[in-house]
Amino acid sequence: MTTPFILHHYDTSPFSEKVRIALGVKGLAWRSVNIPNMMPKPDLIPLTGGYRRTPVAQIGADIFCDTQVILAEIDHLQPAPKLASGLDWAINWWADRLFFQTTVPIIFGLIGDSTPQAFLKDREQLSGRPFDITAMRAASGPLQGQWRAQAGWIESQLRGASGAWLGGYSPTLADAAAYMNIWFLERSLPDLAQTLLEGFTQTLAWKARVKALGHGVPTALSSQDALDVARDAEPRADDVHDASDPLGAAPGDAVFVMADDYGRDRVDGRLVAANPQRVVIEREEPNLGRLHLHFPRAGYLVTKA
Ligand SMILES: N[C@@H](CCC(=O)N[C@@H](CS)C(=O)NCC(=O)O)C(=O)O
Repeated sequence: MTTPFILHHYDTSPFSEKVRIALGVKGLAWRSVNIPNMMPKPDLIPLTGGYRRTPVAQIGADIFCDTQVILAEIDHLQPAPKLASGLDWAINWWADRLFFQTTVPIIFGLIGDSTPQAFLKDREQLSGRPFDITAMRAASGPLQGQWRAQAGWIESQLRGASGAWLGGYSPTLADAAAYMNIWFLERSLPDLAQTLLEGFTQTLAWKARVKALGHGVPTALSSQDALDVARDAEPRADDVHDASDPLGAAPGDAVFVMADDYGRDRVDGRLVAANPQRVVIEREEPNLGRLHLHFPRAGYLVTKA
C-alpha cells in the first residue's frame, strides 16, 4: 500500500479549504485528521516541532508546514492535471497575504463580538499583538472597497479569459487560492459577500464551479493513528540541496526556521536541504523518531543556530 497523504486541518480554516479544493482538482484519495482550531494541539506539535498553523500535511515521517509546500507536494504526488507553475505561485502569495489581510478584519470587525473569548485570546497569542476588534470594526467599512477591488481583478480576469478558469481551460492553484478568501467571507458573512460581489456575474458562476470541484476523497484518520504513521516510517531522502543557497549552511548544520508574519514559533533541526523553494530540516521527536519538516522559503526565515 502506498503511504497515504494526510491533511491535519479543520472545517472552518480558509487555508485548509484552498488545499481541499486542490485535492478536488486532482480527485485524490486522502486521510483527514481533524485538529483543534486553537492551541493546545497536543497531537500536532510533536509532528511539527512547534509550528502551530493550519493546515499541516504528512506523508509518513515527512511533515509539510504551510500551504505552499503542501500544494507543491500534491502536484508532485499526482502531476496531472498540473496545479501550479510559474506565476501561479505569485497569485497564491497575493491571496495568502494581501487578499487575506483585507478579508480578516472585515470579518472579525463584524463578528468579533460574538466570537468566543478563548479564540480571540488564541489569535492574540498567534499574532503577538492585540486582536483589536474595535480597530477592525473601524477598518471594516473602508476595507470593503479594497476587498471589492481585489474581487474585481478576478472578475476582469474571467471576462478576458478563454476558458472557465483563471488560468484558461483547466483549474489551477490560482482558482483555489483566489477562491479561499471568497469562501471565507461568504461562510462568515453571506449577505456581505453577496453585496461585495454584486454585478460580478462571471465571478459568481466561477465560484460555483470551484465549489463543484469538491475535496477529492477524504477518509477520517485519528490523530493518534497519524502519529503512529510517523513513528513507523522513515523520512524520505530525495530532497536536493543547492550548494549555492544564500543561507550558506551545509546539510547537517543546526538551523532554525520561523514564519516571518504570524505564528512565528521557532522550529529547530539539522539542515537536510535548502533550495530556492524549500528548506527541509530533520528533527528527532521522542516516541516518533526522525522526522523531516518541509517549509517554503517565501515567508520564512531560516537561520543558522
Ligand atoms: N502561510 C500559512 C498560513 C496558514 C494560516 O494562517 N492558517 C490559519 C488557519 S486558516 C491558522 O493557522 N490559524 C491558527 C490556527 O489554526 O491555530 C499557510 O499558507 O499555510
